Amino acid sequence: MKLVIATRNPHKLEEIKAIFDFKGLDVCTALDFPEIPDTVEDCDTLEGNAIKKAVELCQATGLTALADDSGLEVEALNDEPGVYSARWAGEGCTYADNNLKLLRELSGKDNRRARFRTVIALARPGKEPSCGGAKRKAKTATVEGVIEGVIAKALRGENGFGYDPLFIPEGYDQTFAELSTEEKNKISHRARALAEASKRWKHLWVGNFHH
Ligand code: ITT
Repeated sequence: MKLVIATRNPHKLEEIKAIFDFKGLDVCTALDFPEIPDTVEDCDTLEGNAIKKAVELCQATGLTALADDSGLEVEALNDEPGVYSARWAGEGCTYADNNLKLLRELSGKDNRRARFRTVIALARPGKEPSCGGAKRKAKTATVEGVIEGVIAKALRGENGFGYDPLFIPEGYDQTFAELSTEEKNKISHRARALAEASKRWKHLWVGNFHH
C-alpha cells in the first residue's frame, strides 16, 4: 500500500520516519507533490487541522494520507499557543520569536506547567464518484499523543525544533533540545501518537495474507 505523509516540515518528517514502523508500506511525503498547495490550517482544533491536511492530500493524490498536527498547551496561558503554535509570534515568525514570546508571557508566573499534544489523522480514499469532476471521498480516523512537562526559564539545548529548547518533560531535568534525538523520540507526544497509530491502523497494511 502506498502512503503519503502530509507534511513539508523537515524536522517532523525526520521524527516520523525515525519512529513509525513503515514495514509493508511504500512511503512518500508532501514534498514529492510540490504542485499541491499547502493546506490552510484554519480550524480551531488540532484534530480539525490534522483531518483537513490528511483529507486534502488524500483527495489530491488518491493515496492514503497520514497527517500530524501538534501544539504546545501552557496552563497559565489558558492552553495557548495550542493550535496557533506555529505562527504564535506573528505571520512569518521564527522558532526563536515564538520561544522569546513564551518566555515573556510566562515571566513572573509561578505555574509553568505545559503539555505537547499531537493529533494524527489518517485519510483513506473512498469510492470515486462514477462521473468525473466531483471530489474523491475519504474515510478518516484520528489518534492522539500527549506529554506533560514544564517550561524552562531560559532556552537550553540545540537539538530538535520549535519549542524544544524550552520544554522539560516530566521526570527529566533536561529540555527536549538537550536530550538526544533517540531519547526525545522514545517519549515525545509525536512518538506516543505514532505508537497508537501503528497499533490502531497496522492491520490496514500488514498481514491479511492468511485470509
Ligand atoms: P506541517 O503543518 O507542515 O506539518 P508545522 O510546522 O505547521 O508543519 P504543526 O502545525 O504540527 O507543524 O506544529 C505547530 C508548531 O508547534 C511547530 O511549528 C512548532 O513550533 C511546534 N511543535 C510541533 N511539534 C513540536 C515538537 O516536537 N517540538 C517542539 N515544537 C513543536
